[in-house]
Amino acid sequence: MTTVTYSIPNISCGHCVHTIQSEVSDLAGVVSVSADQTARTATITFDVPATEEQIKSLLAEINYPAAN
Ligand SMILES: [Cu+2]
Repeated sequence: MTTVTYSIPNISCGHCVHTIQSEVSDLAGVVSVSADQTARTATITFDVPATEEQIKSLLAEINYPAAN
């Protein structure tokens, strides 16, 4: 199990938080997603088959690219 906190500059409101949490948690292997509107971060815990590469490409696809 891996937990990574991504910096996501595009987070601007509660809707962004909701979108990120619901989209990323649909990915197989993702255990939890906690996005923070003030810090503009998302802390994601995942295990196989999810990979960091997959998570980052999904974030980019939904218009919330990670800065790290
Ligand atoms: Cu928003």
